[in-house]
Amino acid sequence: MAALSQANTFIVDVPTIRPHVLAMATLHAQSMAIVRLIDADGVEGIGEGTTIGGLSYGEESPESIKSAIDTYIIPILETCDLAQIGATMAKVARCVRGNHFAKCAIETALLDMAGKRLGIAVSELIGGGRVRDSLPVAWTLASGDTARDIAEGEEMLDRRRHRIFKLKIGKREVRDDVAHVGAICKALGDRASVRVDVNQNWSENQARIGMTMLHDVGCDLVEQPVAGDALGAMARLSKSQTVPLMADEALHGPRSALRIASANAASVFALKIAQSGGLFAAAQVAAIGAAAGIGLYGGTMLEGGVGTIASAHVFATLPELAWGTELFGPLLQTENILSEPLGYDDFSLAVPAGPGLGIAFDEDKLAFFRHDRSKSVIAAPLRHAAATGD
Ligand code: MUC
Ligand code: MG
Repeated sequence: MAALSQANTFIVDVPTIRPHVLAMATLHAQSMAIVRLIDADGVEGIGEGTTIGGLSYGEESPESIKSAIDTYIIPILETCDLAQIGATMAKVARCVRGNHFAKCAIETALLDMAGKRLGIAVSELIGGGRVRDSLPVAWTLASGDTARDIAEGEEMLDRRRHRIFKLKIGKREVRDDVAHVGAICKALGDRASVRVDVNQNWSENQARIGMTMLHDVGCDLVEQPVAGDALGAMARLSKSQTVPLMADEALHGPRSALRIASANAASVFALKIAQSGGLFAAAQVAAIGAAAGIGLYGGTMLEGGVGTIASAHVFATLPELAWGTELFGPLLQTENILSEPLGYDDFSLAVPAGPGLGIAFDEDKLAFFRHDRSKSVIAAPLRHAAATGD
């Protein structure tokens, strides 16, 4: 019996290397809810719950993730054998509806503990185990300025760090956004794959016009052009447009994956562990997608090192990952809060092979960036700028 001995949840704010401009928010820092669980034998498991722009992206915020864990999930864990991850998470699911990001952080920590106890990597505890040791990684060009994005793309190509670029659009007029994408496609040519994410900001009509124009300027993929619950519009666009449509905000775990697949509403799935409700649920989403002939892409919520590596362990178990991943979150932050840098090299991220997640915190950096320390690193106006779009 692995009983819970200690649990600690806190929020860490790390500044971003530049403002990250999305349709619904501009990030100046990333806030990550970190959970640390220790069992009676002293084995620690770590997890992360991270969302984007406070409550502007989805229904959970760093504060709600922490509160759901502290108030509702930890008391359940106190009654469980933490070594039985499936049974523990089933009990959590019976008592807590929704709250996918909070559940994912907990499941990550339980898997980290289990892997450490067994001496194997988390990827070996998912599906049939890992089938790859490294993952292709995209970078998001979202400075808000075309020339700066082109310079950033060129730098990433020169450094052999990324050759897949996602552009965040949906904030400006459709034709202005397409001009921006077209300029970047032209500058990078066939040295890179250029894709866009509209983050639900177009109407169906705008999407019809926008997707046709995007195809013409050389864009390879359009992510969530319309609202995530507009499955009819997604299906009509998928049928009428040549450029593939990727579902992101529409995906909230296996049931939504089945609905999207049944409605032919997307030809690519952005897999996200937190949005799916955990690592096992993300693997189920992938299985539904693969069975339906839908291409798979390893998505991110711009997590830090823990959430990124938890995602990497899941994506490493997928035999088909036609569209690569976008596990670049830690590179968008000014500091890495892990004790060792992650293995970004040759357009890829190495999946750690050590027990559990195979990573550890840099305790000093973690303490420095904690939101509840006496003076926060990110002043409140900047944290809240995300919500006001400033
Ligand atoms: C999203 O909507 O996919 C992924 C990359 C990025 O810049 O934002 C995220 C979220
Ligand atoms: Mg997206």
